[in-house]
Amino acid sequence: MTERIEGHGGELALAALRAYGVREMFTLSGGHVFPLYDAAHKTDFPIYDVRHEQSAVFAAEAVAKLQRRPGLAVLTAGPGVTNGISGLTSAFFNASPVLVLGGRAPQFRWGSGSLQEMDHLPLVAPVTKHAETVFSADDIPRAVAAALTTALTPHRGPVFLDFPLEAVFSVGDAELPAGPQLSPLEADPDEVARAAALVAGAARPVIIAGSDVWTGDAVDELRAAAEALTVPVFTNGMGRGALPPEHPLAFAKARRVALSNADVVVVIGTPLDFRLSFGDFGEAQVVHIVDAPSQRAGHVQPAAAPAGDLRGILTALAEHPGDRVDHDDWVAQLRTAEDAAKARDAEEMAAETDPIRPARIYGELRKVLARDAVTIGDGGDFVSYAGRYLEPAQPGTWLDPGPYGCLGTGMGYAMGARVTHPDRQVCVLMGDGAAGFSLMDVESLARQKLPVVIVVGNNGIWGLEKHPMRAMYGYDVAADLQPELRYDQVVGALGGAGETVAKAADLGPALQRAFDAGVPYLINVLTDPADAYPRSSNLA
Ligand SMILES: Cc1ncc(C[n+]2csc(CCOP(=O)(O)OP(=O)(O)O)c2C)c(N)n1
Ligand SMILES: [Mg+2]
Repeated sequence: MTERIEGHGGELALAALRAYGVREMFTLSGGHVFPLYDAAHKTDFPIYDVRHEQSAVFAAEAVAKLQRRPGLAVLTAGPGVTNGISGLTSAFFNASPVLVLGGRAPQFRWGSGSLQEMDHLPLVAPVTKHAETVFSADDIPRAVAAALTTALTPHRGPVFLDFPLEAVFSVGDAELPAGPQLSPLEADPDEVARAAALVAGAARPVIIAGSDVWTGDAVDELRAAAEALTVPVFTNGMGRGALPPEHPLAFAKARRVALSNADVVVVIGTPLDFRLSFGDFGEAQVVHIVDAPSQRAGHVQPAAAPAGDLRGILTALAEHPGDRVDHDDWVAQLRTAEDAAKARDAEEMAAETDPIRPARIYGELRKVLARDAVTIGDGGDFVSYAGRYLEPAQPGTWLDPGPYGCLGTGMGYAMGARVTHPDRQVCVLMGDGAAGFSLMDVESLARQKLPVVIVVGNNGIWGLEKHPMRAMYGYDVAADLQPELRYDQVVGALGGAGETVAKAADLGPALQRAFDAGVPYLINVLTDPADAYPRSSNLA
């Protein structure tokens, strides 16, 4: 039995969105999208609003990443949509199922010069899986359902629809969409068998698992495959925490030793991009396991590249019937390297320096973070350190901007994380430069009672640019910020609270106050501008 729905365009859209599991919208007001607000308001569908559209899209992306369901941003016509484009592009690079619904000038007088009359599609098409204008209210549920099916189908990604004014304001009727019905794509069994034989027969195999393992709900299968074949596992992106740090096959620090000695590198659910030296691991053979054929790399020729449902592929790996080489010595060798690197890190994380070095901030943070805390990185060097010193204990708790590397995700990701996990610690690690992109959205967080902790590594510079520029030219320009600026006072003025910390011994108590505050709280840590992240050791 199909159900029919009636109402204005906003109501029809919302009915379809609910059927697909969308549970809130992130937005910044504009008259072109009022019917969507009207529909939400009348049915208690949560609306979170922001001070810049980029934050709405980043918040929607955080929901999509953390909850593995569609996230929704509603943006008004013209500048609302264009301000959201960096967010859409980040979602595209991250394969996040984000839907952006845009307002649009009226179609019936298109070309006459209506306010904000522009065609968004050519702008968003290259950074979405699907972009479409829906010209009638009756057609909105179908279009929403089709767009969300596309967004959720691996390889996932953002989609865009816009509704001309008269379409979204007029009344129509349609069939209620049934909701997502996705059938997993089965990988070619011969390719899977080839991959399994390569891993099982390798002397020194390594797994690198990325975001799609989490998004594709294949974390258990990853662990089973790694355990069955005794393969050490490194992770990146949303894959971090897929194996808990105490797992005997979980590695983070021994990456250089592992990759320079491996004979087979198995990269799962992440592209062979700059983070993974473009898939060039010297003599090692590469097995690239991806969730869709479109994700096979064009620039390298892997020894095997199964494409399809990651759960199925990893289960087949775990159940590989052939011979298995013993990898115990290899694992032990890496464990020695890992332990040595951890001991060095521990020293740095405890160092009593003046000014404070970023490592110490992470040392203190590790003492107060719960295992399920969500940590968010938005910045340059300060966030590279976060990647190095923080060890997510669970998957789905670490949000970095991904390979697009867009500064400004901070407050939007924080909003999405707080909405997703009302009772967990949410902590943003932010460069002082990065803070400039989104700190105004502390107002949105404070007003809507969404407390988060923000730790700013305040070195007074665009560190990740200043140090390399000096190294390259012997001087730098456009790389300085105001030293010791009081970002905590900004947050105080916006309805939150905070403090400045200049001494390492004050970090611990400040963090306690921050997590107890119940409002957005910024700890402005004055860090050493001379400290530069050692890039050459940053392999991923
Ligand atoms: C939107 C955007 N603009 C510019 C850059 C280039 N960029 C990358 S890191 C960085 C410096 C970040 O400085 P800060 O946030 O203060 O962190 P720090 O490196 O000082 O720790 C810049 C400007 C970028 N990645 N994204
Ligand atoms: Mg800085």
